[in-house]
Amino acid sequence: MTPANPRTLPIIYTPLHQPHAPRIELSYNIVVDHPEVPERVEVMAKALRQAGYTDSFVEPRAYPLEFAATVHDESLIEFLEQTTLRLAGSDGDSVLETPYTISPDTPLTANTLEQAWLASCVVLTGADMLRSGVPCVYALERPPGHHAGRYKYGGYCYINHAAVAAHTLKSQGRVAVLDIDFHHGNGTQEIFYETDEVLYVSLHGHPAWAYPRFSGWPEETGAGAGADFNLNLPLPMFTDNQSYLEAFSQALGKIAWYSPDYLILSSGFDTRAGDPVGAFSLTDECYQAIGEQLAALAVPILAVQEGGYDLEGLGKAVVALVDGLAQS
Ligand code: OKP
Ligand code: ZN
Repeated sequence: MTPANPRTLPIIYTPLHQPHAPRIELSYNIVVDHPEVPERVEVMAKALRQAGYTDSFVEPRAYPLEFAATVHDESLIEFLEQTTLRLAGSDGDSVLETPYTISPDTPLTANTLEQAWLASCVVLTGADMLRSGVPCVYALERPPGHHAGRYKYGGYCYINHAAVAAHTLKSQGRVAVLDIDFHHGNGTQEIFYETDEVLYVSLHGHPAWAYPRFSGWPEETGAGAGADFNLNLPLPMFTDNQSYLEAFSQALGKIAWYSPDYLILSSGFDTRAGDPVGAFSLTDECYQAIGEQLAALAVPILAVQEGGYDLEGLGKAVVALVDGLAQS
């Protein structure tokens, strides 16, 4: 299916993400193959081209790493700089357990910071396009970002791209972040917890059983000036399209109440049935419906790739979501 006007939905992409190739993680203290692989973005890019979006692909621009300090503490950035520098002489050595990580699943190697920042540049390019009047942009990057907080990285994330973009957009208007990745975006929530300039809304596996476990409860509604500007909608295991879309309409209600000038969608496909990391049962029709309902809001949308690990399903899921977003 070819979209009516592919140029109205640019897809920001670079093949240069591929050197970021974590090999292993610790899952419950067991060494396992790392699921956050380069093929993830490659299969999504291929599926989008095959679906008719070839002319939509746009290369990212470069932005200074200093922008990361708008949402991350200097101590975290300095740690990432020092550690990757220290590994520069080594032959692909990686470090999993450090005092700055929330979980031992996010390897650091010599090129990690550079690679994570490249993903931020993909997202910031999208933010600039939104500012210049493009109604909807898809930032197709990796590694993901939503678990990276002000002081700590982890959950396959090093720099919180959605948060960096939200920070740049909030000087121009009200920003809502809607997080539909299977996991709660603890980093994004933490960064904007005490401000009303960014609304954070998330649907995710309940923290009683789902990663990251320490955040994502419905009682977390924001604090100080940010009180009531954070909404968590935790959902049960095996949530299907119908229950998901019911919760999704609650999320849309909160966003309508906030009436944002910009919407950042933290987009994850680990909610899809069969995903090896998530535990919901969504199908591709659900992603199309999500895309259509978001397009109908008539708010400029910056979609930011977060998770999704089933290499067989990712292509179909992203095409369904983008087809939905492109409709309006
Ligand atoms: C990243 B994103 C349990 C395994 C840890 C981490 C999952 C990170 C998901 N010890 N798994 O939100 O898709
Ligand atoms: Zn996830």
